[in-house]
Amino acid sequence: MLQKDVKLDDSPKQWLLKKHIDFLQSFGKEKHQYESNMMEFLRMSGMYWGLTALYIINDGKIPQQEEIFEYIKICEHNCGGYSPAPGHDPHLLYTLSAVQIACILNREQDLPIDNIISYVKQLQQDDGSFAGDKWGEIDTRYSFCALACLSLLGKLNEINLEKAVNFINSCQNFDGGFGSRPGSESHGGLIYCCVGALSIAGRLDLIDADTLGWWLAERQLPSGGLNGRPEKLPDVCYSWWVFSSLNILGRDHWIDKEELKNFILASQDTESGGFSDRPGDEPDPFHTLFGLAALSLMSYDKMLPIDPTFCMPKCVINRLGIQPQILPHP
Ligand code: GRG
Repeated sequence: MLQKDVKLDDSPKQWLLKKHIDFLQSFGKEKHQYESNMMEFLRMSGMYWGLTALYIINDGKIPQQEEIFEYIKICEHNCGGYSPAPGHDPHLLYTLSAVQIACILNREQDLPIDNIISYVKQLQQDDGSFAGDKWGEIDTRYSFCALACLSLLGKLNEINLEKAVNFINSCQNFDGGFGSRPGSESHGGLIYCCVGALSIAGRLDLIDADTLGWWLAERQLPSGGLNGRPEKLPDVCYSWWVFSSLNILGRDHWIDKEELKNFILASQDTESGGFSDRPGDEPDPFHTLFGLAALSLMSYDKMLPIDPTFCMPKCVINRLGIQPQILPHP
């Protein structure tokens, strides 16, 4: 089978902690104004990526917390959903990001919780799936967003969880993986969403962990990087989607972690800090979070531990008293 990959040079890969802190703190400020404006349509998620990344490498220290919380408030809609920026439509993706940010800031009690619950609830369909917003697109990403959002607010019992689980189960393929809808191709990102949602629901028993673990482990390429499906290039973000899924399934020892670390470190931007999708490309907050989160899951340096299901600092998930299901090593 054709295998695409990148070639890493042999130089030792330095850990650029200070530069990553600078990169994350400066994003959204003048230096990155152009990129920040271009990202307006997903700014709420951008804030979650930056905040989580900074938290785990900066010992939980987050500047401008009040300003961040104020931003969430101006993106709130009467229906209970959140938009990525003022003037945009609300969507489940940004509603989860807003809830995640509030939890990280220890401000979830200041959210209109009942409104958020009713927004999430009315997006559940008869077959248990979730639409992303009022326009009705169905995708397993939205099942994850709904379950994660309610679980963070301690309100998982507000939806029909059994139907939600059955829908996710119906998206499982013969290769053990999951796609966006029943019959859709298995994909690393959607596997994370389905494994994560079942971990939240405590229903990992529905997964054939050996078959899926094997498919996920096969995503590692000779460069050490992971791709999201066969015949695709490696991308730092799959270091999270694929590796965290392996971790939840208790199969993270099925890939070579040293090689994966090496690939992630090779994707650092040595001038500005931050991580790109693969060595030599432009860094951005999305790849920076998922590169750092994977390093944290491999206990790299002195980073704070991350939760593999929620992609949030473990101490925040512990404070909320949530215990997502994780399988032991076989
Ligand atoms: C709270 C961490 C967190 C997530 C929220 C939205 C969501 C839940 C998860 C997204 C999972 C996903 C679908 C990730 C994939 C992102 C990506 C790089 C897609 C690119 O797709 P293709 O087909 O890429 O362009 P490939 O790599 O297959 O060429």
